[in-house]
Amino acid sequence: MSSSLWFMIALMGIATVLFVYMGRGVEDPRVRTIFVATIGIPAVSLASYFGLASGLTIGVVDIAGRGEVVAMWGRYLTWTFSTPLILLALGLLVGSDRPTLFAAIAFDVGMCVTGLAAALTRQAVWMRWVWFGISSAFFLVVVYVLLVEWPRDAAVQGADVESLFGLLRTLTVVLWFGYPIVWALGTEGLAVVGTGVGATAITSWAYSLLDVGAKFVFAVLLLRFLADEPASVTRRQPAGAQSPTED
Ligand code: RET
Repeated sequence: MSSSLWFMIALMGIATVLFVYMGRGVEDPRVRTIFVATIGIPAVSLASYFGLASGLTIGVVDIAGRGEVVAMWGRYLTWTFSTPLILLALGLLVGSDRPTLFAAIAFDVGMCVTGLAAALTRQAVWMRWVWFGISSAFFLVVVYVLLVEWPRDAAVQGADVESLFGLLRTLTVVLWFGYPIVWALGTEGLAVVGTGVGATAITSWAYSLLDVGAKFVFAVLLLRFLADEPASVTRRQPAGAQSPTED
């Protein structure tokens, strides 16, 4: 289990330094904002993984009718900070209006906090699943914005932005669905691989691998595109100040 944590600490540390380096000459305010948001993703993740590796944000939850399960609750806590940054970067890229961006981020935070509640509930197994359902409902709103709202905004931007967004959207939606699946099948849910040390390690590695794609690959793709400050992004108004039909 701890190898999956130290691996991620190293990767996220390297990513943070790399992304700062990639953004060193960027001047356009919108591109800079997206850079700052995206640099925050591995930076938060680094802190998250250190919280787990140091034992601070891991605990044993004694669930009634089920027994003791290791809960890496620090993950859910820190997703509250890292996932809004992912959505902020995507929203700024497509020139989202403010209400939609706010909705995506607010419901995303709701998803993470209720996911944390699912992980920490010990009264009854079914109550954990109720939290899981509530969190999933929040999640579906985020998915709706990603699949329906933002593609419309992306379609009125340059062809380069549209195709990059298409790639990032698919990556994000596919990988983000992996998280509830790992929760449902892993040690905290149905425990299909059991609840012992080995099962905890498998669950932890599964989350870590999803994180590599959802954060590291995502950020590299986005920042590689933005480092050249493409005109399709820089000539736009700040988010919210523009209607999708202008441009
Ligand atoms: C939980 C369990 C409850 C139901 C749902 C979940 C969704 C989690 C997601 C997490 C995404 C995390 C990312 C982290 C990167 O920093 C909380 C597992 C729907 C979608 C992308």
